[in-house]
Amino acid sequence: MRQTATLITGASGEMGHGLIGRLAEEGIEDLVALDIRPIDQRIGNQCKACVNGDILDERLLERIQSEYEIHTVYHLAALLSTRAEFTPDAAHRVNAGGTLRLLQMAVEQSQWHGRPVKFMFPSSIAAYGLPGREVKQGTGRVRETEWNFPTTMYGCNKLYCEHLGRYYANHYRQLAVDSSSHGIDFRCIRFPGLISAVTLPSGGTTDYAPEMIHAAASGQKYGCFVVPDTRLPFIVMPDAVNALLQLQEAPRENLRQTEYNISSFSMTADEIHQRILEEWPQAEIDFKPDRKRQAIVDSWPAEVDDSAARADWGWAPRYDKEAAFSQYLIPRIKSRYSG
Ligand code: AKB
Repeated sequence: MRQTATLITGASGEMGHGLIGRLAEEGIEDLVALDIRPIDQRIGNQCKACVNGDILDERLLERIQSEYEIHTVYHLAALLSTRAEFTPDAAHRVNAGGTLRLLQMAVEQSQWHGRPVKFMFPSSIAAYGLPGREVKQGTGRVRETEWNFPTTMYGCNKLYCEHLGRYYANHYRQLAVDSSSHGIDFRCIRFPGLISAVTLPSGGTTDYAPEMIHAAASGQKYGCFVVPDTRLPFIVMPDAVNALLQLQEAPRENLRQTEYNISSFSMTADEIHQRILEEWPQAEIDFKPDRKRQAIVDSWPAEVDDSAARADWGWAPRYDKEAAFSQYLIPRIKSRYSG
């Protein structure tokens, strides 16, 4: 018989680290971690199995399919927004093709064990595309259904995969005689910029915020690639992980939509810089805007409306702007760089 499993793709990434640690703390013992990069031992020790390989590798997926009975998938693997602009075709293959393949695998799994597979998908504020800085500054909190015109390959991939997930959950094989013999329970969060005290992101466009903080704490100079008054919504990693778990556990009947904004706090690059200086007055940060990356950030909303998540599954961040810095980022980052 196959062993039961909770599959986590992109396990070596930022969110993978945070999520696996938390799931292990919660006593989930059937974690199977998958990543194209080597999976570090600390993560590996918390999992039942680690699989090193590509989500586009058919044989690898077939092996996973044959060895495990999967009930939940956290599909975190993706090429982030800046990296995806350098290799848009590869990004499309991984971000869109990889997600399609995992949805197909989840359908097949559910046909075998007869229960819906929960498919947890992190989308992003990159799914939005405002026409530029002026409109962004004049637009309030953006709802899920507004401004869905992404300008990056990554954003297009995320928005499309949200639609694919909704299709597989609600309409897959809708013309078949028995169209109910599968089941995907697709649940998706549009994350704002993530900031972790433990890991640094790579290849994203919201990266200036975590990079600025980690550079200050480790005594390195940093040139921020956006102008000081650039505002984005952010969330710290423990809240991001909580959100995924909370949505995963929410009763199906309470969920009125498949994709949800969540929000925690919104800050300009300069506000982040000033907060850093309170803690590390010697920090050497200056602003060296990159016109093209700035345009990407200017297409993302300054704030999002997360009222649906609050109403449907009780979303509420634990860390507001003050707590994010004083209770999480500063103490954890200081201890990280103190040794
Ligand atoms: C990125 O910058 O690409 C990501 C995102 C907005 O999802 N942090």
